[in-house]
Amino acid sequence: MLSEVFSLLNRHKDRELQYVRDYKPHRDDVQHLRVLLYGSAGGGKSSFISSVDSVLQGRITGRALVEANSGPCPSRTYKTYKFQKGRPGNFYPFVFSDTLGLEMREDSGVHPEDIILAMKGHMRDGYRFNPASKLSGNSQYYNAEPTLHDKVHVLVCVVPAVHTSFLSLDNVKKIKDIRGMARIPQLAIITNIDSACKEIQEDLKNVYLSKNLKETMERFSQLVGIPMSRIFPVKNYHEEIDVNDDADSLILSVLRRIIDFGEDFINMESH
Ligand SMILES: Nc1nc2c(ncn2[C@@H]2O[C@H](COP(=O)(O)OP(=O)(O)OP(=O)(O)O)[C@@H](O)[C@H]2O)c(=O)[nH]1
Ligand SMILES: [Mg+2]
Repeated sequence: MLSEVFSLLNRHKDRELQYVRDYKPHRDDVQHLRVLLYGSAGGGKSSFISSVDSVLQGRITGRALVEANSGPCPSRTYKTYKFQKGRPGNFYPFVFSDTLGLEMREDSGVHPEDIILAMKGHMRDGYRFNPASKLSGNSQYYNAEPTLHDKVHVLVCVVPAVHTSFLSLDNVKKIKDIRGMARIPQLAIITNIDSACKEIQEDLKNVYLSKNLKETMERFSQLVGIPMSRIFPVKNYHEEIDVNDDADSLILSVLRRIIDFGEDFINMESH
């Protein structure tokens, strides 16, 4: 049954891709959806953005988000990424904002309030995260009057499968605090499913058959309160030289949900 779902996903990959390519916000006054990624340090946030770019381009683009094979490369500054569509200068109507990871300890990693400030559109690109203090109202990176385009429409929590069993109380609290303050659609991505589950490493198609992964997702869901229907497994492109249908399908299915949630939200809200 689950493998059927996967083959269905694979068969529909082109359709999913077409859906993303055809997507245009219904509202004329909305240029793009803004998606904010936050989550565990080294959890694969930047790799996910890079992977989305690879899927959309149909090749590993090697964007300078993550240094290939150089190990974790923390994202110390707030940065927003656009995705080129066709000719240079043309972009998809969604952007992804990348943040520094949450940390196990209170004194390192991103300040949770910075995620809230970014979500509300107060943070300008280039802001260097400081674990000790949140973005100050006096900073040049503080945007006092965010427009609709600065505000975030979808909040995505990114956690690697291996971390979900070891999420400290501090990290769970940070995620819950952020979730509690967010008034926008939220979903979660579980990355590194290949390193966490042997059967998935052998064949990514086992993703929907793996009891191990299901339990991991359920545990995470219970810990932070994100419903199972909003948690998506992903295998990022991190060392591949070519894209493949199985990894593409997983990335596209979450991308499609992100677009749907964002689109529903902008139509519902009177911004
Ligand atoms: N095996 C595997 N490795 C991954 C996956 N996603 C990311 N990685 C690797 O994990 C490491 C960390 O990934 P990043 O994308 O830099 O993580 P991040 O969440 O941006 O980290 P910070 O910016 O430090 O918070 C990199 O070496 C990636 O190549 C995945 O799905 N599977
Ligand atoms: Mg990063």
